[in-house]
Amino acid sequence: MLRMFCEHEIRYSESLDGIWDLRLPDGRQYKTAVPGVWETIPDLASYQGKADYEREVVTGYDSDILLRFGGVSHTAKVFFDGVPVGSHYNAYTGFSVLIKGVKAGVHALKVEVDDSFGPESALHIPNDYNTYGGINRSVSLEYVDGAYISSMSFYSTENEDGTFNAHVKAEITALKDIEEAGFTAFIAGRSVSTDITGLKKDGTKSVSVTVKDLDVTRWDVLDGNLYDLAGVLDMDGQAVDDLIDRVGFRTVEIDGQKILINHREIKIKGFNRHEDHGQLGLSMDAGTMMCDLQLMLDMGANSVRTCHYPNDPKFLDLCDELGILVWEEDHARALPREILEGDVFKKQISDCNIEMITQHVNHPSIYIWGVLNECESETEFGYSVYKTNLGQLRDLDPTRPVSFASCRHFNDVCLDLVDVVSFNIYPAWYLKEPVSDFLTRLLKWIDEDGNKDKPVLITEIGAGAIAGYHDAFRRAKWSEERQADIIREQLTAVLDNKRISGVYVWQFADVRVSEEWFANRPRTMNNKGVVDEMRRPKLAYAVVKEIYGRN
Ligand code: ADA
Repeated sequence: MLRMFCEHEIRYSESLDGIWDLRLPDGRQYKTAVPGVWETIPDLASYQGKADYEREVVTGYDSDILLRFGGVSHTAKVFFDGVPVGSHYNAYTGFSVLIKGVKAGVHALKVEVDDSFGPESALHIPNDYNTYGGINRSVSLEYVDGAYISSMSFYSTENEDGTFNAHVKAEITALKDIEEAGFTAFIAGRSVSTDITGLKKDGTKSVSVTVKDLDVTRWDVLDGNLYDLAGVLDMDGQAVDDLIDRVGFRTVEIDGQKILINHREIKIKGFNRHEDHGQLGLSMDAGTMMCDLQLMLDMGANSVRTCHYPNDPKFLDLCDELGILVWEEDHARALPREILEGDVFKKQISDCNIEMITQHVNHPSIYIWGVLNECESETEFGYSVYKTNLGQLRDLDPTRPVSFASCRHFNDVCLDLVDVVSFNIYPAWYLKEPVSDFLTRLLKWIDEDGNKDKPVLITEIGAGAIAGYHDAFRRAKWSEERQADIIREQLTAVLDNKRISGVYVWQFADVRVSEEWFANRPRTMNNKGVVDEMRRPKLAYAVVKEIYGRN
């Protein structure tokens, strides 16, 4: 399943998850799981390149069909009965392929997957995280007939009496000319309908409805109250298609130096979390994701940052249910100027922004959107790039604040573009300077740079430790003891500082990195997790739990 709940009661949908055939260009063949990554096959633990995923698909009746992919890493070319029917770039956002006039019977589905680096890949590049290969998220087959709801977005507004209005916008895709149709939104025991006229074959039409004065229970931090939102499309008086999502009613505001959820100031106590696991790689099941969240909750966290790309909707569904705040960001980590200047980047990052927001806008847990982690925000050229991308996010979703995590301490020129000022800092690890001294300097610079009326988040701070390496004298870097002591100094200084609205520890778990990063990444891993890649706690785990617990 693509989500943690059933998205359709009317539209027929079946999962294509399971065992597929995997064929490599050199002739090697394997049986492999979808969703999954090929690195879990021992022969392919270090394989990077192309591979074909293949399986049979049986359709029970003549129909137009939708193939929906949660994520393919990192480039997919889809073939149905040998005919190219769609393609997509980026492992971290989903896509759909519409195939018309499919006859009942047995069909061949092939996905040519390619995770190689090169000029056609601007976002997946050698980096301090690993690009895996495979169909990393779920796949579903759906039957559509005449017209269908291709997307549905929701936001809420609060009335003075504490009730809420649900604003629903649906995009209808028509597969034939349709004179009259209707759309109804059902939520919290209420419904509102609207007529649709003039649907043209192969065209799309947006319709909007508002369900007013809903007396609902707010979604809140660590108290995730959710409501099913069902959109139903009818033609000739008969329901022909539907789309179900889960939403929450809450407010997010920036009030001077404060971040408010439901009008209350919040202090972010978070973790940076890559989608990576020592055994499963990029493709974690819901149970494994839940284990991660339970560990974060045990340490007293209330937020997670999806460094550095949009996350699996199932993970976001779990955050919605648990009331865990999410900073979600587009797919970029320290991209060099030669990439930022290229047309491939401009298309791929724009597509990522559109897909991230179109696909994730309904998650109440997402309280802020981020872009372009640690890119060139200290130059005039960089300013134009950040302005374009932050502007695109604001256009796509005017209801949430926007930011980016900067490492251009003392010379960033883009902070006027954001609602929240965010910095990644590593005093006591990369820098010898005591944490509180560095913080004092940085906050002074931020305020003197004209941002004293904005919240400040420390989006990364941490230190490394090789799991199991101990130093009784607590001196050696890479020992668990030294990591614990550095994180203690870091978190104490940050959370004691009233100017700072919160912090994200870098990072939750150790993660695999690209081979090209081996030189300063022991084990070809980023070892700054407070748990290792198999989620075994290091000494720092107890320190985070103690400090988050008292804030
Ligand atoms: C940067 C970057 C992270 C990671 C971190 C580190 O802040 O944003 O992805 O590379 O440094 O471990 O050094």
